[in-house]
Amino acid sequence: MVLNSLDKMIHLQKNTANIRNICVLAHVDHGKTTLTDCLISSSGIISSRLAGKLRYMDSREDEQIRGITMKSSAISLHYATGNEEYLINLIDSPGHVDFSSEVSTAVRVCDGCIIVVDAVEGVCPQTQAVLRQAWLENIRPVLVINKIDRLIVELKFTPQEAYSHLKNILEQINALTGTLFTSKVLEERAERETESQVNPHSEQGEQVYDWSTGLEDTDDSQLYFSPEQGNVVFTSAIDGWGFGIEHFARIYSQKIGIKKEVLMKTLWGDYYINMKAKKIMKGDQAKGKKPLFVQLILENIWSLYDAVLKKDKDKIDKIVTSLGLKIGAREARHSDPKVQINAICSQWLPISHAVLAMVCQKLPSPLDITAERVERLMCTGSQTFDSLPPETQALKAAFMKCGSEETAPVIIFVSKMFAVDAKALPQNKPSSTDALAFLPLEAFLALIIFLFLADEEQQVESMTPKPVLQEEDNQESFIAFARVFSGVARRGKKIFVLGPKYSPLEFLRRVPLGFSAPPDDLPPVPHMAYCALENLYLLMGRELEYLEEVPPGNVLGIGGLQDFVLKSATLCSLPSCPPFIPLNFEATPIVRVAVEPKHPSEMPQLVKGMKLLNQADPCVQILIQETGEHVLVTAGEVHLQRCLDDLKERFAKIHISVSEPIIPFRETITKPPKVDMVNEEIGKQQKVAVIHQMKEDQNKIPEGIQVDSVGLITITTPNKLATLSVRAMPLPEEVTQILEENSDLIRSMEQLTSSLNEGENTQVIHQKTQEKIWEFKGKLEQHLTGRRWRNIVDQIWSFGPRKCGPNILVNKSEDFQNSIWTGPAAKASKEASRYRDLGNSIVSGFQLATLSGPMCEEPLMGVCFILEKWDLSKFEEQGASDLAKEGQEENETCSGGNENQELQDGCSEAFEKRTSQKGESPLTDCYGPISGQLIATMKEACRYALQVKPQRLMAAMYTCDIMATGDVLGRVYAVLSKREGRVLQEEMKEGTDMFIIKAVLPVAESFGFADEIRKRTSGLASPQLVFSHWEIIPSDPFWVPTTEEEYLHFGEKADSENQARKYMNAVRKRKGLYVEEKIVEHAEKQRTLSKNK
Ligand SMILES: Nc1nc2c(ncn2[C@@H]2O[C@H](COP(=O)(O)OP(=O)(O)OP(=O)(O)O)[C@@H](O)[C@H]2O)c(=O)[nH]1
Ligand SMILES: [Mg+2]
Repeated sequence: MVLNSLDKMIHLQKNTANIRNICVLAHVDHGKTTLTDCLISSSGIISSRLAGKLRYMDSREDEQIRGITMKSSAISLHYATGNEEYLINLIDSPGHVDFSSEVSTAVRVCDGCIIVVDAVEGVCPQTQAVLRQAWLENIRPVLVINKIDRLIVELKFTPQEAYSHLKNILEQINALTGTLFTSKVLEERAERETESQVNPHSEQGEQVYDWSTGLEDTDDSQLYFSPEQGNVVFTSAIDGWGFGIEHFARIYSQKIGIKKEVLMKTLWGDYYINMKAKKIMKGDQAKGKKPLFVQLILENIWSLYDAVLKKDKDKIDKIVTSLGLKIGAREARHSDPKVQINAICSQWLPISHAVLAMVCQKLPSPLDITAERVERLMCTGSQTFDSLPPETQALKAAFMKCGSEETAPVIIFVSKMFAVDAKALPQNKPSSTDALAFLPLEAFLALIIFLFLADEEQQVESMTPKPVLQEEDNQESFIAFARVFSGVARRGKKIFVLGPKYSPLEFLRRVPLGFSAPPDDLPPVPHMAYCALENLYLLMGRELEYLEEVPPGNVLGIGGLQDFVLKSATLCSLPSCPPFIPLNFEATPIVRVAVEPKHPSEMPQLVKGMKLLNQADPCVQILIQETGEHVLVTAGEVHLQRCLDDLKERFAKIHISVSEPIIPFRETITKPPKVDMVNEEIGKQQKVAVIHQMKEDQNKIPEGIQVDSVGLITITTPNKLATLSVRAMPLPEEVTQILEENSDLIRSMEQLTSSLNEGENTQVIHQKTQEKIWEFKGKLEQHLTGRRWRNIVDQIWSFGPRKCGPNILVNKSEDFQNSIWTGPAAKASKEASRYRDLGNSIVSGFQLATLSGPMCEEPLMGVCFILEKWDLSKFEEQGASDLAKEGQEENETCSGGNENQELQDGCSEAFEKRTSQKGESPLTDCYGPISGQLIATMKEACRYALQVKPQRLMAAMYTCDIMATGDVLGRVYAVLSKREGRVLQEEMKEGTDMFIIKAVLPVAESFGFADEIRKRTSGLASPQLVFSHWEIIPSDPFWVPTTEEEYLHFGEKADSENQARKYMNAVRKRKGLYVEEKIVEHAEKQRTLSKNK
């Protein structure tokens, strides 16, 4: 960038009222990057001839090759209109669902957004998703209806048809906005209701619920998109033109002599013009007239396209002269009509002016941030604004003021970290030979240390020293993508880095001096660090520009935070600032693969590379499984591919081998089926005894374990002292869903109970959390009704796996009561305390059992384990006698020792202490400590309890929306059914020959699906896959024919396809578990009957 314009930018950054931070959001391929190109070209950064072809913001090679955006990136543009000059910080985001986390990181730093909609495809699933994200983040949208040229060239609509079509799109998107708005108003109203119920002082008005009242009071006129409000623009980014109706209102008010204000209200809508009377009348349709929008706007554009496409030179010349334009000789002679259209239209209706003028007029500046948004950003979890410390609440004023004075606290939010090649940093740009001279001090020191270490290592193993400088050259540097919300960010300024879990309350607890304590020698506070802002950058798409300071309200890049920030963080000059609420991610990481280096010696590089990848991507997860495998979890196939490419080429720079995708399953149980595999009612047929035997074998339960008719398993610990009776029941589907939805709440409940158990009552339950807990309990009670579930909710002891999963442990034991809602019953008897101490082992056993089920060691889902009985009486007896003996010993050794009583009171703690001291105690026998025995026994009991019930696998399901034309519909269905997909809905898109198909598809069958659909339909249909839910696979993986009919139908070996079994065996094979497979015993010669005759 020319220095001059950098100075200009720095100057513009200071005028907060004229800054617009905006992002471009849309469904995939609706033209965001092309539109951004057009806007950039108006600033002269790229040539207008290249706009739309260069895709400047897609700076990655794979983005250019595949033609889709994968990372959101920012650029600052200068825009002048009239006397005003604006700075527009523009972020282009990806539209593919796999990268929706990049949208979340973009909307957080913006105040407004441009929603782009393809005029042909209309509102698509991702359009809905991004609109919702904008709403959740409280940022204001404007609408761009793009690709209008397709209506002319491809669909060959008449202007009138195009108008109806556009009206339709606008209605659809406004209907969506309406739903979002209504639900928000209702939510707020419900909140107010509960508040007034909780607070008895507030007025007690109407008792009758009238849900509509809130809606009537609220003004929603600003909310909707409508051309007359000036928040809709019609464009063709590829042809470089666009207009809002204001442009034409201005022109026609001069031409026809009707006031501009009148035209603004009537250019869009059912109005027509009576040219003779120069009057605008209502009701075009009734009178068979053309609406103004068609007559005065669309027809002109249509006739221009018509002239150019038909190469009618005279007509073109006429139009050009009547518009007063000047077309270059080169363009005028060009044989490609697109070039001519672009040359004419980009002068006549310049797209950048239409869009940027709308952005500056209709979208808010950083100064207009609303109190509602500030409060929302400041309140994490179930906190309310009022519950924050007063110093924290005081920061709200700083947010609202967005001031740059010295006293203003500096508040910055980092929404993601992105990697750039260290060479690309402005300070490293000068010639690479003397790169050392330009390295920042830290990097220089790091290099020296590196040289030193490398030297040592070389002595040990390497004969061929690698060129160290090259290694350093290739280093990735992380830049934080951030926004200043208050104060001036200065290079070198020291600042607190607050992690997402930081709490100002916790700070106050640990630091006696409070928020006024000197920052340099603070005691360690969790999730907080103190560091300097090393480097500040202006983000210019592919380039970065060095800055000394950044005033409030701007988007910026910050270097040198990689050791302090993993993915996102809040930076503040005061420790009283709370961390911002976490970003709201729409995509669930579901696709996982195991990766390993091709050469085992390169493992350290892989580990390092994966760490870097984790930091550079907001959504990826990396884990090391129990098996030692390094696993990468991504949002979808395209995301996976990008992560692998990044790992190979940027972060690890080694060859890696990648496993087949690891497909997650869940295990569950169901009610016994009523019909068999040939749809005959079970019980009516004769069983085939021999085959039946096989089924029995499957469920064989070892001796010593009792099973009763309802599947109650009674099992004793190896030392025969404790007995457990456990039963498993399938949970109703709705309950599983409620558990899944409330996993965060369950986790916080768990934390509360454990802190209560530990006796430190530090966490105060906030009223709102308490309300949520009761609401959650109420919902469970509502769905767990009937005799079988009586009182179950009150007796819930734990959730699993990991204490927050979708399975329940219920405690029906009478000796010991403990429930998640109230904590352990306060029975102070000796037995009760013993039960309580050992209770943790039972819960641990349950956690282990739910973490990996018996079918293929996958987690369980939707199972309720009921601990019917828990008998410790034998153990009691033995324990008591041993204890008495020990007590005596102790009394003898310690002169004048205490009474036995005391020992017995704190019995278990004393036991444990002695265990560690002497290595033997009544709790330990030749089978190991009793707690361990209980864990193992409980786990076994749960597993057997499952195995006596009909077990099923659950598959992860995607929903997919496919848009396809009528002629390829059949092929889409064929691919779907081949991959076990199920069509839920098929709809025709109004006014087009497009069909929208909504289907569900197992994740297991989804690999290569998008490609296959694209190939089979010659690229006409492209599906979007989003994880939706878990679904039970109806077939029984252990099924073998048991009735005569089944035997006849499937044959003795029943070796035809059993999908569930196939999945189960594949998982077992991958995990190295025993797989029972049928081997061909007697291969029969196959003959064709007709030939044989
Ligand atoms: N006919 C027509 N094609 C357009 C227009 N704008 C963009 N396109 C084409 O649409 C395709 C997608 O454009 P992009 O700008 O890459 O779309 P995007 O929204 O950035 O896509 P993602 O970033 O992958 O979500 C490209 O082939 C463009 O040439 C337009 O106004 N008219
Ligand atoms: Mg793009």
